[in-house]
Amino acid sequence: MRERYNPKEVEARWLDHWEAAATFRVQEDAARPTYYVLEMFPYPSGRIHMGHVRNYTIGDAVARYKRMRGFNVLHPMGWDAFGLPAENAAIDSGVHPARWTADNIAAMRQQLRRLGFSYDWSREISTCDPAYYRWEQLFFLRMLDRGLAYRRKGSVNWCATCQTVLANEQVSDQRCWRCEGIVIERDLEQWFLRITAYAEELLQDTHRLSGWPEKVLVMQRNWIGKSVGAEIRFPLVGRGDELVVFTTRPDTIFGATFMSIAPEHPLARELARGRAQEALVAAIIDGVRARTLADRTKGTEGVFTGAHCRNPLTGTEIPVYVADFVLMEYGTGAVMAVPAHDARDFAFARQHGLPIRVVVQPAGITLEPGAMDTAYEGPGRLVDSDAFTGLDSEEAKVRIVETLEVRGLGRPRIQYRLRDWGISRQRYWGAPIPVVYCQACGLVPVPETDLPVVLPTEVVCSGTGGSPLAAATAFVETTCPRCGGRARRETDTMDTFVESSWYFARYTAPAEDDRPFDPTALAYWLPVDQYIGGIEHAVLHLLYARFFTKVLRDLGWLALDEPFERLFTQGMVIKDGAKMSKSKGNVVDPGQLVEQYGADTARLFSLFAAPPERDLEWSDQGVEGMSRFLHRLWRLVYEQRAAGLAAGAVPTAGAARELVRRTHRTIDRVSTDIEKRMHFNTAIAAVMELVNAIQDVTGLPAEGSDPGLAGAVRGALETTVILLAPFVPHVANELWRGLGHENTLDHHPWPTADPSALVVDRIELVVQVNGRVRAKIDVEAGSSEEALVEAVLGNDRVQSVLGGRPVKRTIVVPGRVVNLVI
Ligand code: ANZ
Ligand code: ZN
Repeated sequence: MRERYNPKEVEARWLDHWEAAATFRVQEDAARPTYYVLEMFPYPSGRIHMGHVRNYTIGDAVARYKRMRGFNVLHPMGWDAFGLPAENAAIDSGVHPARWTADNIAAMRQQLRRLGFSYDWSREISTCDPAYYRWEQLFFLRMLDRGLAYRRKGSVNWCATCQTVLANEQVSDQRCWRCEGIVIERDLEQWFLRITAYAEELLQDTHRLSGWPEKVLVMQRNWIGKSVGAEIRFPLVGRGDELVVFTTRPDTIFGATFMSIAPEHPLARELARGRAQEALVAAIIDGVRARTLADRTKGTEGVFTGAHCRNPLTGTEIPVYVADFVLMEYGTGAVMAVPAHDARDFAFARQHGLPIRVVVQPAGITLEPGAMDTAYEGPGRLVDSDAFTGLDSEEAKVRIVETLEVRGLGRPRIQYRLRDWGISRQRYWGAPIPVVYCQACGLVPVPETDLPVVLPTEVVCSGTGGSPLAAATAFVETTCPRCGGRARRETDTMDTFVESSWYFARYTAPAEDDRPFDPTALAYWLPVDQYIGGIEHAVLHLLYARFFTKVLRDLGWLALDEPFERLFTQGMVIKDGAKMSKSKGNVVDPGQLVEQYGADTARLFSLFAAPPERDLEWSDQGVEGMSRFLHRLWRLVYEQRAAGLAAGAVPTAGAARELVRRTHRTIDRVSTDIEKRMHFNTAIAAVMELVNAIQDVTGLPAEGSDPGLAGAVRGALETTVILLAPFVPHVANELWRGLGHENTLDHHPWPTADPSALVVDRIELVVQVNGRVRAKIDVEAGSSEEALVEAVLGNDRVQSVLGGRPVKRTIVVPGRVVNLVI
């Protein structure tokens, strides 16, 4: 062991050791309990950032801890390797996306290795590998077969900058999640996955996910957006057909004074045809296409179609409007407007001079349409509602729908906000969708035996719109698997969220090449016990992965309902008050950090500087502090070694006994902090306090002569090193060797606290004032002098004796007496 801590040297030695010994490679072993810890795999952008370091250090601490707890730990890593940036890089610098991706993976793998993360690298997967995505193509075909994948023309989110379609989840505030460009609506033939078929199960199962943060579950529930209501038919006057609306307030039907339909509604144009209103209606229909959704849903713009329909319960004729805030995508694209009880309808009615009819009266006040300045949306008693008058609005909902249903004019309906998942991307760098279009047979799935449909490498990424695949004739031109005639391959590729929806399952047997999974391995490892990643995936990735799990279950591959038992979302890494990002220029490069201080310091800082769920504020001093601590610990071990390591005689009294107690208390504290809350910061703080306590007693004259004390010091040091192993594995292992052990800490049993040592001894402390005994107080045995004085001064009796007079001097006889001189 060297006198000075040299992180580079130490870390290089342990990295070599782990690689040579394949320490983290795992296999199924029925005799051992399993623990699957997974961090969200990275997009291979080229370099890891501090966010990765934090995420992966948290995961690694859990993995290493669980290993020491005796679990057979699966801790894999791979690459979410398809996606737009590779293509953009190709456009900017002419490097082929495959080359760019491979180079980035090589660089990032190197960086992750350097940080000492305990991955089973033999399980590494890359989603752009045909050996991976061929299974996704198989899943797609089976989904197609079951109607879970389908093609339709749809209004899609189109990012003009990226020249591609985006999923709803990839749009926020009408902007592209990647380039932040404005997103517009466009009609295209698209592939969809029928996630809506699982809406109810996805919603219900959120109530079973007790290991997930509540805020994530709430976000998922809101995204699924279940509304319970009814579908009601309003016959159109002078025509044989009708308008069907979706409403959550059938109780207000007697207050419907007009209808609002979406500009995209199939009847919108038709209802106005040949009428004076035709041109106006056409204008609003055409106008809406050029506008963003956010913009549309703000206003109350609309025009009368000239047509009327009948209220199915009253027979009253009510006018039909085309209104831009009604969305074709939701419900039926038609609304019965009740201005008295819906704020938007209220604003619309006021603007267009339409009648307002109150049909629900709240308790205590009487609503008058003329006096209202906004709608009353709450519950109450029905008024002016024929036979339903006097009913409570909740009950009226049920009764009115029953009545309508009997007459064939309506029925209960549940509506979800969740839309089917549009997975088509007009992009090159993605998994090809395995279908062809034949002139004679139409759409033909690629036979399963012909998989994979390999993404061709000979393409030009010019960036000038459209998909580069469409120009790759050797790929596009093919023969029909059904009739042998000429056919054209699908050139859309899949959304990369498809790959990340099932990768966790593939890690269980990543080399399987004649089937996607090995059922034995799946049964052994799944579900993921602890999943760790950023909150930005609360809806996107996590909902898709849950959906895929259910689909793969129903297709017979998986035998579980939910993929992730526990989810942990770590906070961001911020600097100078803002998230670290290139655009803000506040990025700290992990590579440089590791170069200067070593991986252990980088890891320790990531864990110590904040509770993992909170944002972590970058601090140079914080990093310095971590480095100093490791140097100090090193010196302590070195000195003990030089002094000859004492054997562990069991101390029975005094400072030695106290140190043993502290050691056990630290074990207890660290174990619960990790186990219960993943609070590595407080766990590390506890170890630091133990190190201080060791330093307090080392070098005391008693240490050399008292074998009990020397033994306690050694025990405390060994415990320190063991407890630090999940966080700073290189230096911990090195110090362990320094302390004379032959084994490594990687699978060393985690210590257990001796319960008897956790019981705190108490003593009666005599308090004197000017030499006279004034009080006896109960204190913790072995308390420091400061703690004793503090306890004395905090005592009410003592305070009343002092009567506000200042204490000139304190004399402490530890464990016995405190004398205050006033
Ligand atoms: C009549 C009514 C009366 C309504 C009332 C509300 C209050 P959630 O809860 O979000 O599901 N609606 C239905 N389809 C729509 C569409 N495509 N675009 C815009 N609005 C639509 O909202 C359901 C309510 O939103 C429905 O209930 C309908 O207005 C409106 F006092 O029907 B309601
Ligand atoms: Zn054919």
